[in-house]
Amino acid sequence: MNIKPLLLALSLTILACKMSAPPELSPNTVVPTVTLIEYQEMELIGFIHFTVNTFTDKEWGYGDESPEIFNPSELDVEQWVKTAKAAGMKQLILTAKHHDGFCLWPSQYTEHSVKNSPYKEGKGDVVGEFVTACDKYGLKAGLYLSPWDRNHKDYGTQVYITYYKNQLKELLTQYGEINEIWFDGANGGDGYYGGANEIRKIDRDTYYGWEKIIAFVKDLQPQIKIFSDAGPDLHWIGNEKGFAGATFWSTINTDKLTIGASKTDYLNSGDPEGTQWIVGQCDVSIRPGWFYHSDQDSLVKTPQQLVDIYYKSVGRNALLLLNLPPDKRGLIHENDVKSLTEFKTIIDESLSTDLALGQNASANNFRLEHSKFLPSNTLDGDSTTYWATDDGVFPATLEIELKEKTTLDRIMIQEPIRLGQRVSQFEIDLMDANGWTTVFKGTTIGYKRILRIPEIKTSKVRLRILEANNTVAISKLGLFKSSTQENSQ
Ligand code: FUL
Repeated sequence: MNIKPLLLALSLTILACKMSAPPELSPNTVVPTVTLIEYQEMELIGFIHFTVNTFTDKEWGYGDESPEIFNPSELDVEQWVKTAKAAGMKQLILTAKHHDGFCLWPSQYTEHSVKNSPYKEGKGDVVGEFVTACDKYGLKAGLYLSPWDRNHKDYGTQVYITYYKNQLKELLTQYGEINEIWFDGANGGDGYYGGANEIRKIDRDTYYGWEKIIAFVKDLQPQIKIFSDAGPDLHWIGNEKGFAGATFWSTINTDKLTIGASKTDYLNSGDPEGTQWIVGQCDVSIRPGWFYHSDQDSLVKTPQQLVDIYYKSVGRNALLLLNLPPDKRGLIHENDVKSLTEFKTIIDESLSTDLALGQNASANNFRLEHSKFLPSNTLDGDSTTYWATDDGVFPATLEIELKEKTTLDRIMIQEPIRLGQRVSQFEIDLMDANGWTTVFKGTTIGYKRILRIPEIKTSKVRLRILEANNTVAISKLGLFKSSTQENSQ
């Protein structure tokens, strides 16, 4: 029998199988929505803390401040937005109302607002100007509306909850699309409370009726992302230093969280068993305080400190929310602008040139030996393509071979998070004169992990994934040489 035609048919079938679309890698049970992926991709966003505190030199206003003191001499919201944009920020969040209860917009429900201030003779609306400026320069706008209100006479009763919802309605219906609303966890204590000057305690679990407030907000703006200690879309990282845990899962279990009373270490690490995908957000101020104080002009974080924070937030699978508090003029101070500008230059110098792009990648296994899952997908600069192994392959090893010996000290790894977060243990080896040397042992990767390793000249880098909760999939492995400015003082 002539088996040649049979063999030919068989080879053609194998080839056809390899060419045709393979079954998609099954996603994990918990995956982010497209909206949350887009949110995570912003990476760097900014905070603007500005209110009566800017003029009283306080961090927490008591609530008895006269609106008369809100009198910025050169308020320029476009300066805030342009400064943020130049630094690479994709969104700004403004304190529409802080704990003192003073409103930066002319709310119809209170006299404690800009409408009774000298600013534009009471005709100003800082929230409106802010949102317009964000739109003009292509930044998303977010608003902070403090649940705790030390001015309001009814704080602590249901009358105040109605007031709070009325204010949410004003903010979410009068200014177009708001990308994020920020619910702070500080709640209840002493305050002015319409002249009562007393301590008011609330039950953090029940007082606000968060479930209803969240539904109310989503009803007004379905695309909005809600931040709080407990999500539902974005959660606090558990400290105000801007650091996510070195192990950080985007999954978490909200049953274990209460706004204003969550365990900070749980927020800082996330939960591999978590039942919801909630993006981690690392908030920190460029100065010691959240509000501007002239005696902190010399205490602005250095570009190097900001870079360190960036590696511990964006580089650990979270977002960095950096606060830039305007001064009494209503401008972000020159010292803050200078530090921020240098920070941006350093980050660009360190992370813009990916030395691995287009180099050679190989792996101990790639799924179905199909081109959709090729190791080289990690080096193509396209975040939608990825390398994946067959099920159950551990360790999964990806090796990058550079055409020539190259000096590097930063490694960027990304998982295609639309399929979920998977990796829980990995190591990095570099080839030196003695063979492979392990230079980093890590746990989670997620959307983005950036590793700082001692500088080395090498032509081979290896990622070994030892443990994951599902089949391994990696969308990027980048190699960089950091700016010499990262460590200069
Ligand atoms: C905290 C507040 O008490 C601070 O004043 C600041 O707004 C910070 C971002 O959140 O809980």
